[in-house]
Amino acid sequence: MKDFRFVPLPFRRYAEEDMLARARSFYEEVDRRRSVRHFSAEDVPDEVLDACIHAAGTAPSGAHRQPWTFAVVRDPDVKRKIRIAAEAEEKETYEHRLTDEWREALEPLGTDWRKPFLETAPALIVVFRQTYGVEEQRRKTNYYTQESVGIATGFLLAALHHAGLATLTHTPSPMGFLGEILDRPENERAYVLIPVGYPAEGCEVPDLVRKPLDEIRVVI
Ligand code: IYR
Repeated sequence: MKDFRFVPLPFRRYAEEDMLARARSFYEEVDRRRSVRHFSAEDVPDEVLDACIHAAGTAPSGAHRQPWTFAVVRDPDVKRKIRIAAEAEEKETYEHRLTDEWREALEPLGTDWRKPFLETAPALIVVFRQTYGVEEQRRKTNYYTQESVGIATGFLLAALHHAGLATLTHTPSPMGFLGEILDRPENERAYVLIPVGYPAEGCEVPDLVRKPLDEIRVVI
């Protein structure tokens, strides 16, 4: 394994007041992000999705293996296939696999097995986790893939929101059908499915309250 070449870090240092302003303005921006379940069919520019995926790919990863693939689905026939397969799994989940406690936890959100947004949203981004890498036809171990892909997905959601698009973090379960429909290689496992677009006219979201800082932070 070859060593990386080390180069000077292009770090930007800000004055404290600027740091605080930047930190607060970032908070205000991400605090406006909401999961959307009702999408307009209006198209979104490919270049914007590409730039956001580019940003997601800057996430840190175990041993810099970058163990992710972002599949952008635009084709209505493929979206339809995904909807049919997801709804079949979700129907089974909602009707038989969820525990009573879980069903109760979802009730306030009003979700059910029907997933029309999988066809309505103009784009679906399916994030795949590479359980191992393949280099020169040899299997290469990846490290901390769950953490790495989770962080990259967070970057992606933030980038799409920042660009002015709405998303849903959708986890049909189990997700094996996505690898099959999208013909992904054996080393890739679907991690999350993100419908992307504009909210439907009159879209409503639950009036959630986020935990205040005092409840999520301890100072030791
Ligand atoms: N995956 C299902 C169920 C679901 C589970 C949780 I936890 C949620 O926060 C929301 C939904 C679905 O997408 O409907």
